[in-house]
Amino acid sequence: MAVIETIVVAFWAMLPAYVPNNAAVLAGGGRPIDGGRTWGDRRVLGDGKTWRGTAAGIVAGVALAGVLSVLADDVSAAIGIEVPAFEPLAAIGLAAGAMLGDILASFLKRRSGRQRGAMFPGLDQLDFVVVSLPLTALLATDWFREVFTLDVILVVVVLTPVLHVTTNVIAYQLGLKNEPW
Ligand code: CTP
Ligand code: K
Ligand code: MG
Repeated sequence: MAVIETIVVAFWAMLPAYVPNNAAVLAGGGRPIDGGRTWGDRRVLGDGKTWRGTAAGIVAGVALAGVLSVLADDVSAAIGIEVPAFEPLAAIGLAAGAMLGDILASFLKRRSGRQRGAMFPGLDQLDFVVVSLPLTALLATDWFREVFTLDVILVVVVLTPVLHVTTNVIAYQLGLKNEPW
Protein backbone atom coordinates (compact mmCIF):
# COMPACT_ATOMS: atom_id res chain seq x y z
CA MET A 1 0.00 0.00 0.00
CA ALA A 2 1.22 3.48 -0.83
CA VAL A 3 1.73 5.75 2.18
CA ILE A 4 -1.16 8.05 1.27
CA GLU A 5 -3.46 5.02 0.93
CA THR A 6 -2.38 3.76 4.32
CA ILE A 7 -3.06 7.15 5.89
CA VAL A 8 -6.53 7.42 4.32
CA VAL A 9 -7.49 3.89 5.40
CA ALA A 10 -6.14 4.45 8.93
CA PHE A 11 -8.05 7.71 9.33
CA TRP A 12 -11.27 6.26 7.89
CA ALA A 13 -11.08 3.08 9.99
CA MET A 14 -10.42 5.07 13.17
CA LEU A 15 -13.19 7.66 12.71
CA PRO A 16 -15.69 5.63 14.83
CA ALA A 17 -13.08 5.69 17.62
CA TYR A 18 -12.19 9.38 17.19
CA VAL A 19 -15.71 10.81 17.29
CA PRO A 20 -16.88 9.40 20.68
CA ASN A 21 -14.52 11.64 22.68
CA ASN A 22 -15.79 14.75 20.96
CA ALA A 23 -19.42 13.68 21.26
CA ALA A 24 -18.86 13.08 24.98
CA VAL A 25 -17.50 16.59 25.40
CA LEU A 26 -20.59 18.04 23.70
CA ALA A 27 -23.11 15.82 25.51
CA GLY A 28 -21.38 15.37 28.87
CA GLY A 29 -22.91 16.28 32.18
CA GLY A 30 -25.23 14.75 34.72
CA ARG A 31 -24.50 11.76 36.88
CA PRO A 32 -20.84 10.69 37.03
CA ILE A 33 -20.17 6.99 36.37
CA ASP A 34 -18.47 6.57 39.74
CA GLY A 35 -21.52 8.09 41.47
CA GLY A 36 -19.19 10.40 43.40
CA ARG A 37 -17.45 7.46 45.08
CA THR A 38 -13.90 7.75 46.29
CA TRP A 39 -11.11 5.23 46.73
CA GLY A 40 -8.84 6.36 49.50
CA ASP A 41 -8.92 10.14 49.48
CA ARG A 42 -9.51 10.40 45.73
CA ARG A 43 -12.39 9.91 43.34
CA VAL A 44 -12.53 6.63 41.43
CA LEU A 45 -13.07 8.35 38.06
CA GLY A 46 -14.19 11.90 38.75
CA ASP A 47 -16.94 14.20 37.48
CA GLY A 48 -15.47 14.25 33.96
CA LYS A 49 -16.75 10.72 33.17
CA THR A 50 -20.56 10.75 33.00
CA TRP A 51 -23.15 8.21 31.89
CA ARG A 52 -24.63 10.66 29.40
CA GLY A 53 -21.28 11.55 27.82
CA THR A 54 -20.30 7.89 27.57
CA ALA A 55 -23.61 6.81 26.04
CA ALA A 56 -23.58 9.73 23.58
CA GLY A 57 -20.00 8.90 22.60
CA ILE A 58 -20.77 5.24 21.88
CA VAL A 59 -23.96 6.07 19.97
CA ALA A 60 -22.16 8.73 17.90
CA GLY A 61 -19.29 6.38 17.04
CA VAL A 62 -21.57 3.49 16.06
CA ALA A 63 -23.87 5.79 14.05
CA LEU A 64 -20.90 7.26 12.20
CA ALA A 65 -19.64 3.75 11.40
CA GLY A 66 -23.09 3.03 9.93
CA VAL A 67 -22.99 6.13 7.74
CA LEU A 68 -19.43 5.41 6.59
CA SER A 69 -20.40 1.84 5.74
CA VAL A 70 -23.18 3.08 3.48
CA LEU A 71 -20.77 5.50 1.79
CA ALA A 72 -17.75 3.15 1.58
CA ASP A 73 -18.26 1.93 -2.01
CA ASP A 74 -18.94 5.39 -3.45
CA VAL A 75 -16.04 6.95 -1.57
CA SER A 76 -13.70 4.15 -2.68
CA ALA A 77 -14.70 4.70 -6.30
CA ALA A 78 -14.42 8.49 -6.02
CA ILE A 79 -10.95 8.63 -4.46
CA GLY A 80 -9.51 5.45 -5.94
CA ILE A 81 -8.59 4.10 -2.52
CA GLU A 82 -10.43 1.12 -1.07
CA VAL A 83 -11.95 2.20 2.26
CA PRO A 84 -13.75 -0.45 4.33
CA ALA A 85 -17.34 -0.78 5.51
CA PHE A 86 -17.70 -1.53 9.24
CA GLU A 87 -19.11 -4.77 10.61
CA PRO A 88 -21.53 -4.03 13.48
CA LEU A 89 -19.20 -5.64 16.03
CA ALA A 90 -16.28 -3.65 14.68
CA ALA A 91 -18.29 -0.44 15.07
CA ILE A 92 -19.12 -1.32 18.66
CA GLY A 93 -15.53 -2.32 19.43
CA LEU A 94 -14.12 0.94 18.08
CA ALA A 95 -16.68 3.25 19.72
CA ALA A 96 -17.08 1.49 23.06
CA GLY A 97 -13.34 0.77 23.21
CA ALA A 98 -12.58 4.47 22.78
CA MET A 99 -14.86 5.41 25.67
CA LEU A 100 -13.55 2.58 27.83
CA GLY A 101 -9.96 3.64 27.17
CA ASP A 102 -10.79 7.21 28.17
CA ILE A 103 -12.46 5.96 31.37
CA LEU A 104 -9.49 3.73 32.26
CA ALA A 105 -7.20 6.71 31.67
CA SER A 106 -9.23 8.78 34.17
CA PHE A 107 -8.92 5.94 36.66
CA LEU A 108 -5.12 6.00 36.24
CA LYS A 109 -5.10 9.81 36.50
CA ARG A 110 -6.98 9.75 39.81
CA ARG A 111 -4.76 6.95 41.18
CA SER A 112 -1.68 8.98 40.27
CA GLY A 113 -3.05 12.03 42.08
CA ARG A 114 -4.08 14.07 39.05
CA GLN A 115 -7.21 16.17 39.44
CA ARG A 116 -10.00 16.19 36.88
CA GLY A 117 -8.79 17.94 33.73
CA ALA A 118 -5.10 17.51 34.54
CA MET A 119 -3.04 16.42 31.59
CA PHE A 120 -1.26 13.13 31.26
CA PRO A 121 0.90 13.37 28.13
CA GLY A 122 0.89 10.19 26.09
CA LEU A 123 -2.07 8.66 27.88
CA ASP A 124 -4.39 11.53 26.87
CA GLN A 125 -3.50 11.08 23.20
CA LEU A 126 -3.52 7.31 22.94
CA ASP A 127 -5.84 5.97 25.66
CA PHE A 128 -8.65 5.29 23.19
CA VAL A 129 -6.35 3.53 20.70
CA VAL A 130 -4.95 1.23 23.38
CA VAL A 131 -8.39 -0.16 24.21
CA SER A 132 -10.39 0.25 20.99
CA LEU A 133 -7.98 -1.72 18.79
CA PRO A 134 -7.67 -4.80 21.03
CA LEU A 135 -11.42 -4.77 21.74
CA THR A 136 -12.18 -4.62 18.02
CA ALA A 137 -9.67 -7.39 17.33
CA LEU A 138 -11.50 -9.46 19.93
CA LEU A 139 -15.06 -8.72 18.74
CA ALA A 140 -14.49 -8.68 14.96
CA THR A 141 -11.28 -10.65 14.46
CA ASP A 142 -11.44 -11.30 10.70
CA TRP A 143 -12.52 -7.75 9.90
CA PHE A 144 -9.75 -6.38 12.10
CA ARG A 145 -7.06 -8.52 10.46
CA GLU A 146 -8.16 -7.37 7.03
CA VAL A 147 -8.33 -3.63 7.81
CA PHE A 148 -5.73 -3.08 10.52
CA THR A 149 -2.62 -4.39 8.84
CA LEU A 150 0.66 -3.59 10.57
CA ASP A 151 1.28 -0.49 8.43
CA VAL A 152 -2.21 0.84 9.19
CA ILE A 153 -1.65 0.33 12.93
CA LEU A 154 1.69 2.16 12.71
CA VAL A 155 0.02 5.12 10.99
CA VAL A 156 -2.73 5.13 13.64
CA VAL A 157 -0.17 5.34 16.44
CA VAL A 158 1.57 8.30 14.77
CA LEU A 159 -1.51 10.07 13.36
CA THR A 160 -3.77 9.82 16.41
CA PRO A 161 -1.74 12.04 18.78
CA VAL A 162 -1.45 14.71 16.07
CA LEU A 163 -5.20 14.68 15.39
CA HIS A 164 -6.00 14.54 19.10
CA VAL A 165 -3.90 17.60 19.92
CA THR A 166 -5.35 19.52 16.96
CA THR A 167 -9.02 18.77 17.72
CA ASN A 168 -8.62 19.53 21.41
CA VAL A 169 -6.96 22.88 20.79
CA ILE A 170 -9.80 23.78 18.40
CA ALA A 171 -12.47 22.58 20.88
CA TYR A 172 -10.77 24.65 23.60
CA GLN A 173 -10.66 27.76 21.46
CA LEU A 174 -14.33 27.32 20.56
CA GLY A 175 -15.07 27.25 24.29
CA LEU A 176 -16.33 23.64 24.15
CA LYS A 177 -13.59 22.21 26.32
CA ASN A 178 -12.06 23.48 29.58
CA GLU A 179 -8.48 22.52 28.72
CA PRO A 180 -6.63 22.43 25.40
CA TRP A 181 -5.63 18.72 25.83
N1 CTP B 1 -17.17 13.58 29.19
C1 CTP B 1 -18.22 12.85 29.74
N2 CTP B 1 -18.17 11.49 29.78
C2 CTP B 1 -17.09 10.82 29.29
C3 CTP B 1 -16.01 11.54 28.75
C4 CTP B 1 -16.08 12.93 28.72
O1 CTP B 1 -19.21 13.43 30.18
N3 CTP B 1 -17.08 9.47 29.33
C5 CTP B 1 -17.26 15.06 29.15
C6 CTP B 1 -17.07 15.69 30.52
O2 CTP B 1 -17.87 16.85 30.59
C7 CTP B 1 -15.59 16.04 30.53
C8 CTP B 1 -15.37 16.49 29.09
O3 CTP B 1 -16.22 15.62 28.32
O4 CTP B 1 -15.25 17.06 31.45
C9 CTP B 1 -13.92 16.41 28.63
O5 CTP B 1 -13.50 15.06 28.59
P1 CTP B 1 -12.10 14.62 29.19
O6 CTP B 1 -11.04 15.58 28.80
O7 CTP B 1 -11.92 13.19 28.83
O8 CTP B 1 -12.38 14.69 30.78
P2 CTP B 1 -11.73 15.60 31.91
O9 CTP B 1 -12.76 16.56 32.37
O10 CTP B 1 -10.42 16.12 31.48
O11 CTP B 1 -11.53 14.56 33.10
P3 CTP B 1 -10.31 13.54 33.33
O12 CTP B 1 -9.26 14.30 34.06
O13 CTP B 1 -10.91 12.47 34.14
O14 CTP B 1 -9.87 13.07 31.98
K1 K C 1 -9.39 12.15 28.07
MG1 MG D 1 -9.31 16.21 29.79
